[in-house]
Amino acid sequence: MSARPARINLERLLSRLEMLGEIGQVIGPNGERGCARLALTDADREGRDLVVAWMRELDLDLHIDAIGNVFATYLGLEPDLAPVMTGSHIDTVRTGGRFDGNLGVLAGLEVIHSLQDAQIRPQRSVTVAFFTDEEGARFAPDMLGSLVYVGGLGLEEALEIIAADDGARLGDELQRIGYAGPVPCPGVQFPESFVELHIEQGPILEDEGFGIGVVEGVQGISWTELTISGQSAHAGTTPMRLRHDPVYAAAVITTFVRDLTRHHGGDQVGTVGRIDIHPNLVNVIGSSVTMTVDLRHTDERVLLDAEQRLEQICAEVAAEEGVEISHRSLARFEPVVFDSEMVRLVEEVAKDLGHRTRRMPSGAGHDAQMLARVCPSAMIFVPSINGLSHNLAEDTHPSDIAAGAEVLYEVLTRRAGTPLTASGVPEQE
Ligand code: HGY
Ligand code: MN
Ligand code: MN
Repeated sequence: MSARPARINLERLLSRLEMLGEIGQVIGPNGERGCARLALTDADREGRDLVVAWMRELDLDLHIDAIGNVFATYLGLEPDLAPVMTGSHIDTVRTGGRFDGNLGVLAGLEVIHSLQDAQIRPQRSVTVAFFTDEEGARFAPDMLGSLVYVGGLGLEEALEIIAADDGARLGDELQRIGYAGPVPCPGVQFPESFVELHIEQGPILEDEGFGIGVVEGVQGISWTELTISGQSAHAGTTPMRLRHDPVYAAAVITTFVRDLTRHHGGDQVGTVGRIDIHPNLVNVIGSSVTMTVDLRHTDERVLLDAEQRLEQICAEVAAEEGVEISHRSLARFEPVVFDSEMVRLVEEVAKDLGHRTRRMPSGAGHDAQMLARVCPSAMIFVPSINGLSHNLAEDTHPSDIAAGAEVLYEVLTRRAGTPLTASGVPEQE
């Protein structure tokens, strides 16, 4: 099948992306327009309110669960059947972009809006969802809302999570922004299948000239918070032999993380994203450091080896410098492989629509990896300009947004059963 007439309204989708992107907008030094809508902040609430208003305008069947996940359903001809679901997240990191997560949610809404415009009602219902705190940047772990939804983390345990930077309690923030929903977790019916449209957030599709990424799975993720306790002392009077400097230990560990990626090579990535020094003063040897180490790999055995090597270097530098190092796991997810049938469907649809496709793993975590625990799931990637994400300059060409949304439309409607027009006859090709 060659490229067929557009099903979705691209202008409408782009305009919603713009409007949502203006909430929590951050303008960069070179005029980049990014977003700061950390989970459960006022900006997140504003973004949620806007998307929920759009869902209500389409008269969708709305459910909000106890962890704040929002599900909006366009009822099919057979509403008792499990729905086909799409969605993503609308929380962002502090230096986020306008597309990470937002594209998947608003493209899903656009698919439903286009079905309504064409008076097409598929057999199965179609649900678009956004999940709470996918980023995990304020409340770890990441993909928190979808993890609770599928039963991978207890609701009560999740509500007690404390934010690293401001000490807020997750449950209090959820109440404060008015999104502690009435539906228990687990509670909302699991879907028949799930497909998520997302920007790649890396350079591969753009570098290699592919329009659609057919995502086969998600690499393993290991987040560890290290607290290094040393001895505060005078920077000028304390001989080096008497120091117990946690900042030195943090520097050794940070360098080790980079060396580890060289040692493992291939898919191994390692990041020290946060280093908080106390008291963080020019003439004071630090008393403590709290830092995070993010390790990821597509192979669980290699990720386990990386974690063991991290533990080892911590023990060595603690002994050498006379500091204490405590470990706290913030997130740990094994690699996920998506359902081969769903992956094949994404690939077939994208090719049918005339796109060059590339199968690939996801370097980033996504809600789809949690939905994969309860139903056949897959993802559609579109290129990120300069491979940038978690950066105010995050951007994707409108033509790629259109391509991704059209593939999403086709995958959802094929999975939801023969789309019928209002008069009940199969939609014309
Ligand atoms: O960290 C991640 O991979 C995702 O952005 N939460
Ligand atoms: Mn994302
Ligand atoms: Mn992200």
